[in-house]
Amino acid sequence: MNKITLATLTVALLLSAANAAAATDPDFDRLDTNKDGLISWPEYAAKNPKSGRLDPRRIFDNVDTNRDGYIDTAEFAEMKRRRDKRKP
Ligand SMILES: [Ca+2]
Ligand SMILES: [Ca+2]
Repeated sequence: MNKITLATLTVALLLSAANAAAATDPDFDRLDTNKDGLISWPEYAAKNPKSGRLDPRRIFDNVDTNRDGYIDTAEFAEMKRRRDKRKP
């Protein structure tokens, strides 16, 4: 019985992981030009040229909360969540 429960749990976990991967944010996909699942600074800069007083490098560093030099899907989702919260 325990074995069956564990197997069911494993399948459920695998399914949710697959769903998460399938549901990649289209905005993230657009920025991740080499499709490695991470947005690097050159990828970000290519789609976000410096304009006005907004420095894309500062925005990028702000989103890259773990400072590994890449924006992952979790950091991207968090950035969108914060941005949406600021909307009236
Ligand atoms: Ca990439
Ligand atoms: Ca990061």
